[in-house]
Amino acid sequence: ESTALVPAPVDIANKLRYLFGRNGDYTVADAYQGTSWSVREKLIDSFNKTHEHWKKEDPKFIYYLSAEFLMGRSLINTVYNLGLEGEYAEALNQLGYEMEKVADAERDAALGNGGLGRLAACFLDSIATLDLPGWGYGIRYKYGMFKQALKNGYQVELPDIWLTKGNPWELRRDDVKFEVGFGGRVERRKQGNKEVTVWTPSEKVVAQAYDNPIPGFNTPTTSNLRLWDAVPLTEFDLSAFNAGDYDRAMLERERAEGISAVLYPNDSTPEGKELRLKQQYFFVCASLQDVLSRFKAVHGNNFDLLPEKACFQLNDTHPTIAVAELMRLLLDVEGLDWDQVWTITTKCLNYTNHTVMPEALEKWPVKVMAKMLPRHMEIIEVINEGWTKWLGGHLNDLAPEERTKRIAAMSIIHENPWNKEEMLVNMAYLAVVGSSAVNGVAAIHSNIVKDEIFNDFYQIFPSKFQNKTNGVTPRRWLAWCNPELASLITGTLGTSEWINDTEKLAGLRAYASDKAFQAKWAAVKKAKKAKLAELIKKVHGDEVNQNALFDIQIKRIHEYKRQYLNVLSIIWRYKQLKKMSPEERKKAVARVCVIGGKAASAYDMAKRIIRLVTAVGDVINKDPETKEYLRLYFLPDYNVSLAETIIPAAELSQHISTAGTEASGTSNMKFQMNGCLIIGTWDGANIEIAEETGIDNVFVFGVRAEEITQLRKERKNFKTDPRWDELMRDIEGGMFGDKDYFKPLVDSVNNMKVGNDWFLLANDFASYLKAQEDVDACYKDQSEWLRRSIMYTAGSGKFSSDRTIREYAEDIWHVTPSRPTA
Ligand code: 26Q
Repeated sequence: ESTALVPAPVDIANKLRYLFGRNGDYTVADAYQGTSWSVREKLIDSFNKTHEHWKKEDPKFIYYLSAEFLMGRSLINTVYNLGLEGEYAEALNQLGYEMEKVADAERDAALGNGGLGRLAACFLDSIATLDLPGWGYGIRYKYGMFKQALKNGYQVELPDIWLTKGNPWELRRDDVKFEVGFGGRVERRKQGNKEVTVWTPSEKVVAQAYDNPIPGFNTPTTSNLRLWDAVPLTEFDLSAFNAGDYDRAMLERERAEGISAVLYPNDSTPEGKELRLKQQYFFVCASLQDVLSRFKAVHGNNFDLLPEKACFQLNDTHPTIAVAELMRLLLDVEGLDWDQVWTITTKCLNYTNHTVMPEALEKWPVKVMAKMLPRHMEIIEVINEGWTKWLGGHLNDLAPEERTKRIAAMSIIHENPWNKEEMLVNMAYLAVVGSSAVNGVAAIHSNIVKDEIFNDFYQIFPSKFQNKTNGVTPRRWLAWCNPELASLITGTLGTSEWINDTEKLAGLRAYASDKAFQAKWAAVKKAKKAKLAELIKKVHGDEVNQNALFDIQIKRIHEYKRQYLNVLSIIWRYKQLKKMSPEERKKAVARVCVIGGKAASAYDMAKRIIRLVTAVGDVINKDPETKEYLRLYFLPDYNVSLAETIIPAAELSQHISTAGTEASGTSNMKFQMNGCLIIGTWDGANIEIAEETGIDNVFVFGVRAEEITQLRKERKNFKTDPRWDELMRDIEGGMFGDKDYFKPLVDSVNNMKVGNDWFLLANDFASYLKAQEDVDACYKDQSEWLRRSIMYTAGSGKFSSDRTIREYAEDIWHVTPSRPTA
């Protein structure tokens, strides 16, 4: 109560005085610190009220287990979600600051790679906003996603040191700690007439809880993201220290802290590093112990009730060890028997798949798992024995040979196809067998999950498989990052209810062709373009033509996402401009192209693609003949807060993955909400976005997913477009320098043999250039362009993560809202 009585300006000054010893003469960074530590207290009040309420009500909880939460900044989101914007904007004004500038001083919490981690963050926002009893569980990485810098046009990776100035958005819970063990041995012991299993780990660490309150919007609910930090068992091993073995004592600390030290910067292609498995087990073990200890405090040992009180969503296979860990806790620690425990476990767990590429599914060598988690390996072996035995009975009708083959293909433990000596645990199969529901993240992707990746399983358990098309939070991705557009929408619809009910955005369709409304819509876009132009100026020192079409591709750099195809079309555009007379050029549509994204540090081809972007930009941006009409900038260190500046300014965004490879995509939804037109393939959520926006309003090109397998087989007979051949010769011939460095890039797509150009750039090249011509033609008709732009926002209602979370809550979690009184 006391904090509410202190006026915000006084409170901010108090925080600066008593937490930081500052007395006037503040910097913007100080203003950020004072404001956020002040806001933190309101957040904690709301958090405490919510959790008192939930404790009293004891509703069923959803726990979202994820190795990644890509939260971005918190100040604006917290102030706006709590409805404190008036109070704090005014307070900062009194102190001589502007909220937006102050907010800019915050560092991103970048505890995730890309889409999967950001999805988890949007889901938390929606869970809180919908008053659903639910928490996120993850790892408090000391270093998040690396910072990307450019050195001579090449990517360099720098550590993300985000915690040095303290973190006002977290609360350390000194009373919430759990031991997590690794290694050691497993024994059977007699206990009375019962045989019990005892696992004695050879190594133990402590998981220390940090709570990150998650404010809902327009509700008193504030939920929680609980992140675990790894610390040594004893603060300092005194016996070792006393014996003069200082080094050993320090080693213990380093070994423990190493577990939560750094996020693996690999997106899509898993790396079989032991430390990664350790991270996964570490956070799953602590989270499950935490949930069970709360459950026991209320319900004692009545574990049959657990599925009515708790359910866990596995965000990809990363937390899949939860299947074995929940079994172990209930079997070995609680002493229940196998069949009962298996029923409880499978009722509590659900699995979301985020990737179609078979090589990207996590598999851990049995040897590695047996050494690090010997008891879990035993449990997985028993699960697999039961599973394959059950399968044998179930597949009774098949011919014996066919049956053996099918069972081998569905076994959770199987041979490494590249090394017959090695056995692997297939984590996706473990997740499918151990879960009640399995879902993909867009309609097309969920069909691929059923018909291809897990088809054998689908045939046996058709009702297990579902679709949950992704969504994004309209708070961060429209209302807060684009307040100008938000206020135009609110003024036009006569209500701000669309922020909680995005289907109301459909009301904008009535204004799509209204010239006066189009003019206001255009003015907002123009203002946002000016801000992006300012950023480009700051980073690259160049002024850009703000009347040009702002054409954006921002996402992790990956061959399947085909940034390379985008670059090829930019080079083609440049060559066309060069051929034109000055008069002809004046009629061309000018473009400012922006590409941004990080390459995994070991992903060589992706790094070459970045260098190609910067090399092409270096040539194009300096050319006096064409630079009014075409620019290409690589914006380094693409992250959540950069996205919040770029997306509202975008007029065209590119989502051009090979059909059938991008599970969903979520930035496509953010661009759509902000009235940005899309050029894209018939892939992931692009398809549903086109359906909602009107297919004719989207620039769709390229082959369809069903054709891919055949086209890959026919690769050696493919006849490339002469324009393609010309571009290949240009790059190979050194038009952009760095010939040798670009050679592997050219070779990867340009040899006509099976297996080359795996992502079929050459096949889609001609239709892509055609779609780009359609873009130009449409942009020349500004009224038509604006009509489409409005239709995009109007059609984005489906892609709120509120809709996605409602579907999870109803179809998978079976949790219902429980709102505290204000
Ligand atoms: C696994 C093991 C070891 C090291 C790293 C990893 C790892 C880490 C991150 C594997 C995959 C990821 C991330 C995957 C990802 O972001 N997938 C994206 O998920 C989005 C949300 O569903 C979709 O929209 C995107 O289409 C999909 O690419």
